[in-house]
Amino acid sequence: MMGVNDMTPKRERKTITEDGLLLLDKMEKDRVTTVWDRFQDQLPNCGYCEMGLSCRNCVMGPCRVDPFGEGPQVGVCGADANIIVARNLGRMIAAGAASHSDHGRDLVDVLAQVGEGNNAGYQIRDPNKLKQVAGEFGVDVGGKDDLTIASELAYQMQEDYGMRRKSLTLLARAPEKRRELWMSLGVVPRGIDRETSEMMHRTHMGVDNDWKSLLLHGIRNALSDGWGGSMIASDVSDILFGTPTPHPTKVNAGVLEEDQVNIVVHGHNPVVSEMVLHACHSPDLLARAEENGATGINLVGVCCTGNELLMRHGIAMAGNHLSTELILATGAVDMMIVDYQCIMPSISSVAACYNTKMISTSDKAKFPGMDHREFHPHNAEKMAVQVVTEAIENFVNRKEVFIPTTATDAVGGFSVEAVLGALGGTPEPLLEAIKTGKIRGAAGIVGCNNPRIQQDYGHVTLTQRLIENDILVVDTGCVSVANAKAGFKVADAISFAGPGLKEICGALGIPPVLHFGSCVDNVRILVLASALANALDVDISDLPIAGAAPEWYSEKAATIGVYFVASGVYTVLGPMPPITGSMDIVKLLTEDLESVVGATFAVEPDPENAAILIRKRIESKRAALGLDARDG
Ligand code: BF8
Ligand code: SF4
Repeated sequence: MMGVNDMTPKRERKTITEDGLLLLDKMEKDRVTTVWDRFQDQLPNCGYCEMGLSCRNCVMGPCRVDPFGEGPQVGVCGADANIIVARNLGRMIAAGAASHSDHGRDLVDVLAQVGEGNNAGYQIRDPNKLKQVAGEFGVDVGGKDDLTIASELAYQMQEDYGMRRKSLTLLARAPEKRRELWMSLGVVPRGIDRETSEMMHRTHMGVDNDWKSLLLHGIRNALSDGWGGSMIASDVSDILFGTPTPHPTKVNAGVLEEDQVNIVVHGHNPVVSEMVLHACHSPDLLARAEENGATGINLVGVCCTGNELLMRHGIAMAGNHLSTELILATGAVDMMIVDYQCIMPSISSVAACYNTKMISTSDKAKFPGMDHREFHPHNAEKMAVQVVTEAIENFVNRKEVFIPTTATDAVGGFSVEAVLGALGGTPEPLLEAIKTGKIRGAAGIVGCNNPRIQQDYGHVTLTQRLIENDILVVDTGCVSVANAKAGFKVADAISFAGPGLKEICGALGIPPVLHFGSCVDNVRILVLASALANALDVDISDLPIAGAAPEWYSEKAATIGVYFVASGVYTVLGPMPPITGSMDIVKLLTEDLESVVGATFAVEPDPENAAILIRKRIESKRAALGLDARDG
């Protein structure tokens, strides 16, 4: 099958991107290894681990269960395949939820400090959103100034992280039918940290040994992220840095500038990257850059912290997850500044070959081979000036520069508020287009790159097939960069769309593929889906919508998938999660969940087939709503 890695690391099988192929050639010439080389070195993968059948939760083990029925069928403690697979999946969900939600916690900390007047360069950029969210958290906003509201809101959000609530505040955004369903299943998340902590407890030896009970808690844990930690992260980012509006931008390695100081931000939390952006605009630093022979300072992003800057300021994106090593081979990156998540530790040794200075910034994410400049809310402004100065000083060490392509145009910044704004303040025009069948439905395509799949092939192929069949695509994370590189995010991209979608997007002046932001911004999809469901007085699971993660790799993506499905969104995964050691669990996740939460997972590595699955699903939901349905 084209696009899915057949374990032969041929150049063309690694990536569909032109910049990527040219930079791979350069790295091969320079004898610098990449993620694809290391992937190859790991083959064949351990079959027990791939199937989720190995357990190292205690030191009576490690244990494994033989999938062929010949060797042991239980671990030393007696745990069978179902228990071991469910525990491993549970811990994967917990890790993903912890990552997003801890990122959210860092933003709440900044909000609290701004509220206390220790703003150190941060401020409330969207006071309307501050008041709206504060109202949702029960803060009385009447007659109070923004800082007082910020302080009280931060306190209420901290309560959501803890153990005093019976249910998370922002669940109220979900349709009533969905909330009732969660209540009846006993999966209403209480505290954000509580559910993750409880998952670690349940999966300790000798605690929860009923695989269905473990997986139900997996749902509750994932919901604590989607309707809790990630939703808070996204909302507080809007409050502190502004709610996104459409901005033109550019993508691929061609966004690097030969004659400017190039700084790349990598990671997830805008708390660091926003301050770096601010420093890059400093007249003193620009003058310093000129003294060093540069014509300016060019800040660009990769991964989700880049997406955060793109959404709010139109900052260009040099690439997505599998581009993070490649772009260093341009020799044009004077500094890469990282915070946390999805930063391969290999990156420092690649950087060392190309004179890129690497800076880590978080007390919780240190890397060998990087200089550590710790950012905290009170020193972030100063620290940003310091690291940008160091980048400028490194410009004189440039050697050979190879910028392989020219950048592609794109538009980003579609918050729910921006989408509703484009529609005239109400979801009605979108619903009308869905009812008339001009738009068949919508799909959220999310997640990563993974060397198991040719970089961007899954995303771009699936997106192309959906938009040409009049399905509106919204995307986040590394997908959004893939689709931008493919040219799907300019108004002219309606030429790739089917006639109905082309007509509607053309009239609104928007692309057929909308950049919804970073991975925590997947919650924007939940909020938009809830608005559509509420307008039709149905549940999310009744809508003609679907989700997909064609190239996912991370624990965070697994958690996102679970909260999508638990919220009623049918979701197609590319790579298979490590669950095939239990056919009971495979059946539950891919079939039986339909009657429990009104949606399931499907696993389909070939995006051509994934598109067919999604079209069939959307058409069947249309039929159930009494709308016209096509053959899928
Ligand atoms: O949070 S999409 S590779 S960068 S995990 Fe990571 Fe995956 Fe990219 Fe953003 Ni999300
Ligand atoms: Fe083995 Fe059970 Fe310990 Fe896991 S928890 S390592 S299956 S004894």
